[in-house]
Order: sequence, then structure tokens, then C-alpha cells
Amino acid sequence: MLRTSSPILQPIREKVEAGERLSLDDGVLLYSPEVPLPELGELANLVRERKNGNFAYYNINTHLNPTNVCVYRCTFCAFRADLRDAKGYWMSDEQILARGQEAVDAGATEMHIVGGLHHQAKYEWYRNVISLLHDTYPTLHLKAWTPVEIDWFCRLTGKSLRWVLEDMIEAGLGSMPGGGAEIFHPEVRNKICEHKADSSRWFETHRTAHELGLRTNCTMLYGHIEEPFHRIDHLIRLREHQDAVLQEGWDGFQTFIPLAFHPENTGLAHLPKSTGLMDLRTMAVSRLMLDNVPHLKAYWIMLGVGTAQVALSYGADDIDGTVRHELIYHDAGAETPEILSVEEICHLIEEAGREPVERDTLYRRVERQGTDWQAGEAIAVQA
Ligand code: V47
Repeated sequence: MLRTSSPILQPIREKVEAGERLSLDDGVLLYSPEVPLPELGELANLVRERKNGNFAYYNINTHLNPTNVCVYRCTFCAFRADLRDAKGYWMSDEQILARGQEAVDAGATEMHIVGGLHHQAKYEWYRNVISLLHDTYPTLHLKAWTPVEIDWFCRLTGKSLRWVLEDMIEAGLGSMPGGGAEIFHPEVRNKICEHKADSSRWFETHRTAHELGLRTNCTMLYGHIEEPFHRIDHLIRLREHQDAVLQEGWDGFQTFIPLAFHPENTGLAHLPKSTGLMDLRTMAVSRLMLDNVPHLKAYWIMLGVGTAQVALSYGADDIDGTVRHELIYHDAGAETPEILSVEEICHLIEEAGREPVERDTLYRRVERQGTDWQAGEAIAVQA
């Protein structure tokens, strides 16, 4: 039973306390300014603690964006470059391997790999990014490619989603990150990323990945031209997908990451940046709507360290990792540091009253002795 009780929230509070599912109308109501944020946070925290207790997860990770040159021109993206742009780059095998070595030396368990769709890169080059890293650094989990890249690989090869995913798994793909989801509703999607993989292709890719035994993440890009209805529609589509794949007995999505739009250097630079209060509200609403996804990430790079810390009491149970070489948000004006140390992350988590747990990409507890590490048992959570 919760301490506070505002009449507008009463029916929703009863549903959450009883473990019942929230509707689209409930979700839209939660975005109403009349719903007090502290109470909303308290409800989301109830669900967060039911699922993940007092744990707050982090990992030691690094990012790799092998090229920023991209055939697509998503209006929200500050990272991409045209083929002949001065800022365009395309990494060599040596540069990629140097990143792998740096990651392993830093004790990383995960490399997050996404990038542009270079006009001249063949499928074999993208496959080689994975096989090169996997063969040289087999302990590094490669969380790579979104449905946008996978769909592009299908076009390059003329092969099916299943073929491409199986081939990437054979090369060393370990899981898929949550990007490319943006906002599923076509009213918004057609305006911000008209040409790339649409929502049905995004879901079909994740479904195929789930069927093949890959764990994947999911995201939502908010704070641009969308309305609360589009956000809740987005969350419900994810929830329905998760219902269907869990029904099949597959693992499905493990983590949801709400991503606040950063306008600087994008085609939507005239829009204001989302506020801390909107970020916390979106975190809490996401936790309440997505009742079947185990983890919710407060990505500190995007939220800022302070908001990420508070978000651990607004539904989030994961803060992402130490991170290094992040470009997507820093190119779009993020003022967060390039990297946090394990000590800094643990301090943030402990100061928020949570217990830090180092996890690997698949949420197994990481046990370390000196520089050696070993993944232990999966940490049990309520789906
Ligand atoms: O798909 C791009 C978003 C996503 C901007 O799976 C932007 O663990 C804000 O998916 N402002 C990529 N957002 C990042 C991503 C992610 C991040 C952290 C962890 C995980 C995970 C996944 O970033 C893109 C797009 O939705 N994005 N440009 C921008 N200017």
C-alpha cells in the first residue's frame, strides 16, 4: 500500500497494486500534468522493486561505430555523414582490432556495435567486423546491429532475415541492441525516418532473432514531434510482441531503454530538449506499461548522470555501463562525460540507495578476481 493518494491516479493505483495490466487510456492519462510525478514515481518504483528488488545493474562496456557514413537521412540523427562529408569515416580492420584490445584491457564484457549503412560497404565487410572481433576476443560479448542494419544486409545479399541473422550468429553475434525503434506509429515514423525499416520489419527482425535464441533490447525515441498517444501506442506494441514471444517459450526482450531526443546538429535542432521531469515521467510510465519486460535502463549518457541516478527510483533498475567511444549522443550535444569508472558508477548507485551489481549482457552476475572475470548464474527476475 502506498502512502500518497491522488484521486486521478486511484483507479490506476488499484490496478498496479493488484498486478493488473494498464490500458492505452491509462497510459495517456499518466502523461497528464495533473498526475503528480512523485506519486507516479512511487507506483513505478513498486513495480521496479517487485521485479528487481534493490539491485541496480551495470556493466563494463564500450561502443564501436565502424562507420558513420549512411545512405539514410533520419532527421533526428546528428551522427550520420554523407559519402563525401569531411566528418565521414570508415574503420580499417586494424582500427577495429585496436578497439577490441582496448576493451579487453579495460575489463569490458560487452561491445555495443551499430553504425551507418555505408554506400560502398558490402555485406562481407559488416560480417567481418563481427567475426574479426569474435575470433580475436572471444570473451567480448558482441551486442550488434539493429533491425535497420539487418534489413539493409538482407537488401545487400538478397537473403532472408533468418539467413542473415543465422550467418551473423555464426560469425559471433551475441545479442541485439534496442535501436532503430524510434516511434512505431506511421504518423510520426514517416516524418522522422521515412525510408528505413518500418515498424513491421523492426518487429519481424526481433521475432526472428528471438526465435533463433538471441536476447534483444528495445527502445523508444521520445521528446521530438510525437504526442503522448504515440508513446503509449509504441509501448503497447512492444508489450504485445513480448506477450507473443514469451508465449512461444522464447526469451524475447530483456531491457527497454527510453531515449530522450537530443536536438543539437540534427534536422530537428529547433525543438527544445526534453526536461528532467519529462525524462522521469517517461521512465515511470514505461515501467508501468511494459509489465512483461524484465529490465528498464536509465542510460546515463543520454539522461545525464544526475537524472539517471534519480531514475533508479522511478522504475529503472539498470544504468548501462562504463561506456567509452559513444558518438550518437555526443554528436547531438550530450554534455555527459565520455566514460565513467566502475567506482563512479557504484558510488552513483549506492548514493541512490541501491545495491550495485555488475552484470554481463545477459544479466548474469559477473564475478571478478583481479582482471579475470567469470559470468555466474543468471540473476532471477520476474518477467
Ligand atoms: O536508434 C539517434 C537514438 C538510438 C539521436 O540496447 C538519438 O542497450 C536522441 O539504441 N537524440 C541508438 N536519440 C542508441 C540505442 C541504445 C543506446 C543505449 C543502449 C542500448 C541498448 C541501445 O539512438 C537510435 C535512435 O533512436 N538516437 N540520434 C538523437 N539526436
